[in-house]
Amino acid sequence: MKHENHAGQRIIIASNRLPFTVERRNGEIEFTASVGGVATGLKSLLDAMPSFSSAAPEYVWVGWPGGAIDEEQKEEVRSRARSDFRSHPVFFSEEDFEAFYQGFCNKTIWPLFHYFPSNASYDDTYWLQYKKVNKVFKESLLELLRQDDILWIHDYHLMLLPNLVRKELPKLRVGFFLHIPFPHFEIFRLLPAAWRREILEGLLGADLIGFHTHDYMEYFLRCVQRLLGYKHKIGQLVLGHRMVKVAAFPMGVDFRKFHGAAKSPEVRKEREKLRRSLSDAKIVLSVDRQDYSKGIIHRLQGFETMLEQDPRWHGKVTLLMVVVPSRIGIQDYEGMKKQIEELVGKINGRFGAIHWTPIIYQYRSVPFDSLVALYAISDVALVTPLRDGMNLVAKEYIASRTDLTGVLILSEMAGAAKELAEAIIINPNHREEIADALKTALEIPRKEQIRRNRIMQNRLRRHDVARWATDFIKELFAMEPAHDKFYAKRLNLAATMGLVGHYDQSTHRLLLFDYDGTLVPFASHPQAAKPDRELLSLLHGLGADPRNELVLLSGRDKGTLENWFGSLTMGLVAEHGAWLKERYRPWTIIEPLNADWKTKLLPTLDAYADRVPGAFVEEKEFSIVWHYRNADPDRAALAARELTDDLLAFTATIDVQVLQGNKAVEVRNARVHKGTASQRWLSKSSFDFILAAGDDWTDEDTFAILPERAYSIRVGMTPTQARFHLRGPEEVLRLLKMLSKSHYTDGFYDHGSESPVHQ
Ligand code: ADQ
Repeated sequence: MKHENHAGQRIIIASNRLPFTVERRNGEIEFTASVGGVATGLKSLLDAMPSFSSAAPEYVWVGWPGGAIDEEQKEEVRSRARSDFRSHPVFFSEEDFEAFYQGFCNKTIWPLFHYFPSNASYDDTYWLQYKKVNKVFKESLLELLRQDDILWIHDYHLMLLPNLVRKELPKLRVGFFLHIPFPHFEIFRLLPAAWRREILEGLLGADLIGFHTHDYMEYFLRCVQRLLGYKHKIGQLVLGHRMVKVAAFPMGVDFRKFHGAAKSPEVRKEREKLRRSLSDAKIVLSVDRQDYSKGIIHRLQGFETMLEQDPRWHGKVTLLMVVVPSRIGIQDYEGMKKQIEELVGKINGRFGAIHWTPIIYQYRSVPFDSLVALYAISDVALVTPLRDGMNLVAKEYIASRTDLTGVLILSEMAGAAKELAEAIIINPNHREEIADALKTALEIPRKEQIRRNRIMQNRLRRHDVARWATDFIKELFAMEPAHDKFYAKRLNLAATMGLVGHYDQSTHRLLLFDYDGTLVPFASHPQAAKPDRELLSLLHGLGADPRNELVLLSGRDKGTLENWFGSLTMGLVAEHGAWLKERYRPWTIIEPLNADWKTKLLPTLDAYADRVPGAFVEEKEFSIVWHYRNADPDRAALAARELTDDLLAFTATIDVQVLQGNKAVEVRNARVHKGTASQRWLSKSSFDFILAAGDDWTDEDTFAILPERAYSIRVGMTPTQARFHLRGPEEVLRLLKMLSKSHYTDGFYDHGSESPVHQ
């Protein structure tokens, strides 16, 4: 890694809430700790910062301090936030914040991303408020950001922020982590078109985007492909002149803190107190923030079913349910609280006895020591969210079991289920499944409990919260060299002179050219891009030079190439490498190829051509192309992504490749590409000058196999493996003229093109 020493490096953390909340009591300002997964996780991360490296980086935490703060109190909050919490508060009016937080965040994104589409509302005023607050965050960040800082943005409240900051500080390293699930495309697409696009673009402003699991990461990448058209390669996206990495970073807990606390005298005292009040009953623990995604109602119903089915447990098991108030004021939440209380009352009334209350319910936040004491005395933790990005409670429970006993029942809908496979994993929607899991859990032998928990503890100890954060930050650091390496340089005057000089001195040259988009501009129909006399005479001149081996590599069919170039002294490659023709020789097929798949796929391509006016299908011997150059650009681009997606799913098990070309989607045999064809010529002889030029990513296969000394040129300003860029076919032609010495001019470059393209 390039930057092992992070001395002097600042990490700026941006999240909706700060680690503290400011409240006004009797005119005085009070600071209290914030509750919730993100706050807990980040606080532990900052505590662990000194172990990051020998020279720990500085940090500043930027976020909303909560509550309404008068103008004259802002300075006091600012200064205490800075000195006591290393924080930089972002102020909003309470109304602004409510419309943002309770509006777009909690009435649109939260329900959708947790698979409750029927709870989601699509209100323009919420969306505008969301945009506004993201902008206010940007302004606040700009007050303190320096180019060499690292900015780490957190969670669904700030999904537009990465791109907003990127526009102002293009070189800043920006990371984003989503703490909640990222939903499947079918859910994400429920957002209005402009919003979903802006959200994806917002996120893609980051260099590194992290999710808790691979599933969320895949869903995100799929949405990016379907809605923006960017395909990824092992989680890497190439966006114009930037690269974005998408990866899974499962968040851990502060294992040592929970484990250590569970043995502390304070917690022991709490445990004894609890034990005395709970008699000998086995304890099943349920701890969550109050939220419909946590499945609290289903959990109560599961417990009720268990009591119904198994009277042996009456009087012998108690469900201890602690619900932390959260987002009070939202109607859904008020309704849910009432529902929980009624259900608890009903179950206690139905099964309770003088000496036994089946459910002990508390609606409050508990201090850390009491929380650990609850974890430590509970025989079973019942963690059954209907959807949860990760779920830290499950991990905290296991970390707090110092004697390794205890059973975790965990929902398969929580991200944590991917890591805690030794738990009893259940579907939380099914009350019978919860009841069965409870019965099993209460009877698992102690030895088995220890065996399972030892494995989980070892894993959680290794993958704690500090590791999560360090992995993320290190990955963000590691991305920098890739950025630099990525961009090819413009073939400027000096480089051109070098190329021409080398050409002049060489005696055995290989010249590889793509046709469409490289030697001629694109035309509305493939047949219209016929070579003119000037181009033919240039190619004729280059091909006729005995020191040159000239080859044209195209995706076109061999009939067209033969018709246009058959009489010239040059090699030809048709259908991206399926057909080859060496000079003076007949056409040959590169290897025996199967094209049976064509008849199966043609109806799909035809159907898309019918749907999109102006689109048409071109059939070649070993490939099929869906062209949409003449169709409505927006509609056709959307259809092209959908078609690509369909084709990719359909062809997953056969040896064909689906390519998004220039206004075309092409399906072809996977083993055949321009790289394999170019190799034919490369291996024929040892050339002392090699030049290859091409404009789309089928040409990247050629660039990839060329020796380092070769001159490779990507036409168009897109990222490439090629060494150089030229802007368009006109510039390629001018270069060819220079090589053929027919028009050696000084006016090749316009003013200012000396500088590299990407700054
Ligand atoms: P949350 O939805 O808040 O977090 P979770 O991961 O379970 O859910 O974190 C809750 C945190 O609050 C835990 O650290 C827990 O100790 C604490 N807590 C719970 N009940 C408490 C109580 N009664 N008193 C005091 N503290 C209590 C979001 C996502 C999750 C994701 C986290 C972290 O929704 O899916 O795991 O962020 O990324």
